[in-house]
Amino acid sequence: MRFIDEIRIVIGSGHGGPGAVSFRREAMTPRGGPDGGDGGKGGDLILRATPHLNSLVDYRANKKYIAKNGLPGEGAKSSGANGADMILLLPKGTIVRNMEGQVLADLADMDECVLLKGGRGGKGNHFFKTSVNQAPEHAQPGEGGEEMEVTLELKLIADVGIIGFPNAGKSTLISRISAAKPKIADYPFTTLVPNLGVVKVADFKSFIVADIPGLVKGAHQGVGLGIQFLKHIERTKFFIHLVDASGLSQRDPLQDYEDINNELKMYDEANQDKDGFFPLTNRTQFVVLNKIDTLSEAQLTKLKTDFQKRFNVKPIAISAYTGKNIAELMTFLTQNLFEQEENSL
Ligand SMILES: Nc1nc2c(ncn2[C@@H]2O[C@H](COP(=O)(O)OP(=O)(O)OP(=O)(O)O)[C@@H](O)[C@H]2O)c(=O)[nH]1
Ligand SMILES: [Mg+2]
Repeated sequence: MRFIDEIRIVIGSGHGGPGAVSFRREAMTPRGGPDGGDGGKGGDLILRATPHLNSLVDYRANKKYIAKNGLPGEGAKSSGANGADMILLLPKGTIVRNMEGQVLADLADMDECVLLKGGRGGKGNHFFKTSVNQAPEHAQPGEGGEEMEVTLELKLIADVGIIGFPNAGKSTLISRISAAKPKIADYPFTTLVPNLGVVKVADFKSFIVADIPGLVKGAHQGVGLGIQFLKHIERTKFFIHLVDASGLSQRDPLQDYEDINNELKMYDEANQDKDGFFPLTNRTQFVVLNKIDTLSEAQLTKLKTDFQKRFNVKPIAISAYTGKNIAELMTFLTQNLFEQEENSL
């Protein structure tokens, strides 16, 4: 199934039905009073988040989503039926923006909202009867609905995002710590769409990790798969910055680390004016050196020292392949995630 995370559609609420102009007609009352009923209310345009979707692919087929109009009022004071609501089922974390880019709704924070209210039904002539006007000949028209063009933008919801070069072992790591089964292979750009994995930890707690397609130098200019998937880790609490320490890639792990951080910076610069944007560069990063099964003790010690000297960071060293230090990494992540939560209570 294709993964679609941005799409433009037209949405609308229904018009209110018009009120009726009608007079009672019965055999014994030749000049019956006004009995025109009210029009029905137009349907609302409702957004509803569902955990069962993780793509906007269903919205490709149809570009217009309009609620039904209210029906006209009728004689005998009978009101028109209300128009049916239009309910858009959307993945949790979908953001709805108008054409100016303003956020109208964010389904990360709420499960349901009425985005456009349906128009009120018009009053029938029965409503306008007064002591001085016993036979009003007019009724109200229904109130109009609203219609607008919007973009739906999906930002997956995860607690931890894994960033790094293609082939760094991001998918291998997520497959080891969760039930996610992404494709793993010895060539770059194996992962083409984001994967989510639920990591179960003690005490019935769990957290969600996002594995996104690898970044390369120049990604902000569209090199490789570009930086388009970074939006899916915009809302994570922190990043695992996974570095291929093996040297098998013929690249320098320190340079890789710097290049990825530079791409994050470029992403922030390009998006800083967007409504609701959370910059990536000030997110806490845990630097994790992967594939240490291919290094000697001495090589690893030197690499750690180099990271410390050049960037003042203390990397955690693992092998996603053999599982070395994975348990320690999970304990470390869990502590940071849940301590942060407890502190913010
Ligand atoms: N020796 C060794 N190889 C590893 C380790 N982790 C991953 N690999 C290998 O590295 C290659 C790439 O792994 P992936 O998990 O597909 O890498 P990725 O970061 O998801 O790559 P993209 O999806 O292309 O961005 C595979 O051949 C893995 O078997 C490790 O700890 N040690
Ligand atoms: Mg991958």
